[in-house]
Amino acid sequence: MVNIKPLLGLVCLLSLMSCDQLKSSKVIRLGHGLSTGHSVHQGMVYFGEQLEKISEGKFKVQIYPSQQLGTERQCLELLQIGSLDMTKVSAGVLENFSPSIKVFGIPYMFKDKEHTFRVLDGPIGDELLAGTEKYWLKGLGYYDSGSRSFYTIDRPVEQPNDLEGLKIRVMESQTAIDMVKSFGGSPTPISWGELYTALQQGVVDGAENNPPSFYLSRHYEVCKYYILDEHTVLPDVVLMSTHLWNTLNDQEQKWIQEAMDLSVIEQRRLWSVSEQESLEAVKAAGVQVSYPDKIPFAEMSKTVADQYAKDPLIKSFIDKIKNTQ
Ligand code: EAX
Repeated sequence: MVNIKPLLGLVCLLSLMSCDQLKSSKVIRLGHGLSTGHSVHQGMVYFGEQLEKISEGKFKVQIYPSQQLGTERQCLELLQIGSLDMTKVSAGVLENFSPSIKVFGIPYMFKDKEHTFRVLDGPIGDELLAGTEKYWLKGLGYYDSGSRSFYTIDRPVEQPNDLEGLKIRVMESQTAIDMVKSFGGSPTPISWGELYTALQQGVVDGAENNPPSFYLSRHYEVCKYYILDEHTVLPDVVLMSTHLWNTLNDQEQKWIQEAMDLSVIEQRRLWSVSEQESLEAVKAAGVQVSYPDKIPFAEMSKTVADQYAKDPLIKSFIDKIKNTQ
């Protein structure tokens, strides 16, 4: 007869070890609204891997994608009460919680990609992230989210006046509402997860987003016109609840920041690949993609900058961004 006792002993020992390891590692729960094919999700997976490595298994990251834990606004609220540890939201939604973030919602704020990253990765970006902390949201980094452009169901937008009277879905964001109004459109706030159905049922005539989100959400199946007017550059912001952050020691905070910085680099690399691929994919699927003269769009939406410049806080950030070379 085979003696299975030693084998049983080994099994017990292994299961005890894994329980023990699990007990000693803290699980960070991260919720967000995008699909797993998105560079944002992949950047987060990379963050988890890096954090686990750097912290030698003391931290693990559990990711909940696709609005499983709620809309971007709801995830931020969960962070504020400490019921969720981390999230990623668009700056458009974050502006409801931290007013200085509204500066990102102003159309044509940045000259080009280099200008954007000089701002985000420099003192202004740091200051804007630090500004969220008093709202129980510790900003950890900016993921690339490109720029946003209009897509429509029934007819193409060729110039800004074509938006007149069109119902355009926007995020839960006042600057986005004002931006669509500046073009004469009718802004309709709908959460990202509900948008496909809203487009399909004709609740709205169109929406606006960057190429990867347009593609991966499959909105291109319904919207056959995409005009790359690139009206806003709204970064995706990764945040941690201060209810968790403030309980961590210096070393643990450093690990998290280090892993996040690495994931920002990785996400931005994945982003540029997916931006190109997404544009090609929607074109191949029969979407008419156009590249308009952006000047008329910039001129028409200038009223948004004028309106927000009346607020001294936003004005100070507009000036700082404009003065960044
Ligand atoms: O944050 O809701 C949106 O349009 C956002 O771009 C998207 O969910 C990524």
